Amino acid sequence: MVAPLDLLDLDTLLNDEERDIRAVVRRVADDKVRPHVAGWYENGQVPVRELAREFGKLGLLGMHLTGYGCAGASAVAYGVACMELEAADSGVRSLVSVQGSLAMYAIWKYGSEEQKQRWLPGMAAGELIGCFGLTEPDHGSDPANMSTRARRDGADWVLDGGKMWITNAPLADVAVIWARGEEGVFGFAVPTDTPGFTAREIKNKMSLRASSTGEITLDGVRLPESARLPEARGLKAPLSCLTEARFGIIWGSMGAARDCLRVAIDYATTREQFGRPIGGFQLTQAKLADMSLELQKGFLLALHLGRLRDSAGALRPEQVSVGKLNNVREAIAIARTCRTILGGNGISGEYPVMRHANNLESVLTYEGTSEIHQLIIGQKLTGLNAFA
Ligand code: TGC
Ligand code: FAD
Repeated sequence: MVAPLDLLDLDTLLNDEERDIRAVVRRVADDKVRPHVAGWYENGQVPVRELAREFGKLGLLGMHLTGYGCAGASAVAYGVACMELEAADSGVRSLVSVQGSLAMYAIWKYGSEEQKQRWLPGMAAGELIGCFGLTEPDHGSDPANMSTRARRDGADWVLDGGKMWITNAPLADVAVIWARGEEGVFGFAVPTDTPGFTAREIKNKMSLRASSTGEITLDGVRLPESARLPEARGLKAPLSCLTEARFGIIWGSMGAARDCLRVAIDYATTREQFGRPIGGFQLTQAKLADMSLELQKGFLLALHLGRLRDSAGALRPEQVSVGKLNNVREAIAIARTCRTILGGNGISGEYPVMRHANNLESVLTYEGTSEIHQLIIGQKLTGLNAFA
């Protein structure tokens, strides 16, 4: 957290290494992202490769993975990094999540040694960009019903279908693609220059504009067996990757919320109406106080899950759902309330608040919508499966 937002001295719960990592990531976000991000957002363009190389130099890509040029950091250190990146912009955190927690994690966890050697060091360095294709135009919350097909043709595999809303797809070097074969769901590390693979940029986004999002078409994409992720069998494999990325969002969303509250406090103490600072009005103070409670509770939740993961080695999916549901829901509520405190200026790109609020609309939907996380938690509480 950042004084004066850290009323509970939550900073003391981080160790020196975690604070050092936070300082480094905050510096790169301040130097390389904040001065430019409003322009990227306005133009709907972001220098993904340049940023990836910067983040690669700092070991932020696949940061919590081991070997193959990855930093092997703790879950909490990774979370703290996500928080600082998303305090700058959710799209920038998304770049790091998709690269490290989705594309790299899938190859690291389910890939062959040859696939790991081929892709991971370059991806960790930010020289190669990865994307993760699970969602389809007609199957988002329900990937089990995916239409993309993987069929055997002699020794090869042939992929046909399409993926929608895929972060970094338009510029990726490798796409992790999930497809249904006769024996269930398979994963493939697809070089994006394979004939039949195309990705087009999705335009007119009103959210996450400082992020590249694409639609992938797979038209008879012929791959050798060596492109299949040999250890990935069934839907469990891609869903386990989501657990990784959702963890980063639990932290990241609190970064976006923190940035909004920082700006709102600053604005409330300097903007005067009726002859005094608007922060002196009781209604404004009530808003600020309530937001600060949610921010601190959200940080504690993220930290608890991070410590649990570092000690137990893994989190159960429903534990991650508790964090994603709560922290993103509270972050978007904070962003919207901060927007009201800034009045008309709240809708201006001169301030980051509306950008964060708009970004959080995507964050609320991707990596499992709020409703999906409610149902995952509901199933654990009742033993009744709403999806079946
Ligand atoms: P279900 O029968 O519940 O599960 C199938 C198998 O998978 C296991 N499992 C998980 N394992 C690890 N982590 C998880 N989170 C898991 N969830 C389920 C489960 O135990 C089972 O294993 P087994 O051994 O019995 O086979 O599957 P279902 O078809 O009923 O679906 C359940 C549901 C709805 C929760 C799941 O489909 C879901 O999570 N849907 C939401 C889809 C989603 O979140 N898509 C995200 C796409 S990626 C993205 O958005 C990137 S955004 C960019 C960024 O991250 O920045
Ligand atoms: P739908 O599944 O059609 O849901 C529509 C509405 O119906 C939601 O409110 C949902 O909660 C509700 N709903 C659905 N089922 C139920 C139910 N059983 N009970 C109650 N309500 C239900 N995907 C990837 O694979 N890779 C990526 O890199 C990626 N990046 C993304 C980047 C952005 C900017 C965005 C916006 C999305 C991205 N996604 C990505 C896709 C994202 O994961 C999906 O949008 C998300 O999973 C929801 O799917 P959907 O959009 O098809 O909505």
